[in-house]
Amino acid sequence: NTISVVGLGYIGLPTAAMFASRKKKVIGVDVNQHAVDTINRGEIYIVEPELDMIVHAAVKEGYLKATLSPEQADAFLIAVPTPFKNNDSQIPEPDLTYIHKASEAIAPVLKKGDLVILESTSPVGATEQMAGWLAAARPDLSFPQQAGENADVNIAHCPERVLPGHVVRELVENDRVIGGMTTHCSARAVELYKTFVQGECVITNARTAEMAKLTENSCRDVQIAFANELSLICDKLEIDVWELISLANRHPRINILQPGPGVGGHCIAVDPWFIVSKTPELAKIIHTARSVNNAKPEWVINKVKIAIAEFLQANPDKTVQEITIACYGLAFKPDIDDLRESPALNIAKNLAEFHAGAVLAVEPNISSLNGISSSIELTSLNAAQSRADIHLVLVDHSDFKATKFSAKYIIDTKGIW
Ligand code: SAJ
Repeated sequence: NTISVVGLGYIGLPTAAMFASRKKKVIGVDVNQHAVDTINRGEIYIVEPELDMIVHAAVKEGYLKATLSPEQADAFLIAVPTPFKNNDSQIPEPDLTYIHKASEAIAPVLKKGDLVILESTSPVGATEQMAGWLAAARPDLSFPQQAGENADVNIAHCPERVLPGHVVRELVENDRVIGGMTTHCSARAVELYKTFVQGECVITNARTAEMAKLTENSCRDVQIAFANELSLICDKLEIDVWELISLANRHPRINILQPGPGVGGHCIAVDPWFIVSKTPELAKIIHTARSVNNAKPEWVINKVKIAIAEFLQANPDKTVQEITIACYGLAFKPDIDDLRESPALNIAKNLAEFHAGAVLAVEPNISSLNGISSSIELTSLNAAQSRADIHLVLVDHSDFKATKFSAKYIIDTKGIW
């Protein structure tokens, strides 16, 4: 039987490739012509270890093809983005437009016996909403919300939980939360994922599955906020936060995460808002954690401003224009090339805007800043270390950790130097 994966991004493409690698016929659907063309050539347009080989083999052997418009299949997996709306309110609201569009796109080709799985991280109730959109578009078919176990089309929410950079391994090894709208929906989803998932497929209902995914990322956000808050407190009290955390973590039941320049990527900095916007009066810690992590980049920028002032005071013969700042790392976390929603990149861009002197950046995982920033100069680690007056560590890339460096003005948000 045929599986259709709608949305060929960071989750959809690896998932499609895994099914295809198990010799399932997979039709990938994406609205982006460039993505479709690239995949059909057996190439990938995202960076994820091992994925290029798997996609190449799947396309060459004829198990995977990409198209712009959906075709008939037996199972549909929806893996489209769920961003939040940029409105003026204090609490961002989830934007389900992409799920709505994907539902409308697959509705015409749905048939009796099909399974539709929502993989996108979604606010509680989104799976029921998707089922409603499908039912409205196809009044000739019955859906779980009316027909229960006898529905023509089965629906489930099975959130992805893979870590960027380890997607291929985690897709296979991680346990899966399977939230069917009925028992039969869950059983069919388990059967499908068992094609390649070696982890356990744990069954629950759709709403709990939605909340489980949001809970995982909110939990991490809260823990990182705790570490970030400690870093501010320690700075004030003149305590080394890295030493402090490593000491506290020697306690058998304590495991504090690491502070940094803020929280990036588009999962952990987004998903907690899906809980807060649903229950604003109850989600207090989750809301505060978001605010603490969101405020960290500004605190870092302020540290640079203080360093500039101190530098000028110590070097009265120099002007601001003559001060060179080096940013070490632009990615949203170590050892990846992903600059999306990166606090490091935003900090570097902000510095380049207000600072009158040169702003250098070292980012070993990318080769050009074309289209990203024309005022930041990409350079090598050695060049930055010898040219800059103020050194700002933003990402703990392995290359940086492997070197020792000391200078008078180092602002180290990752505690490596
Ligand atoms: N970070 C810290 N300190 C830490 C750990 C992380 O500041 O101690 C920062 C990172 O630098 C980064 C951000 O947090 O900016 C997020 O990085 P991450 O490695 O915690 O997570 P992501 O966004 O790459 O992937 C997360 C994962 N969720 C959890 O670990 C609970 C992944 O399993 C999810 O599949 C993914 O979100 C997702 O798609 O939702």
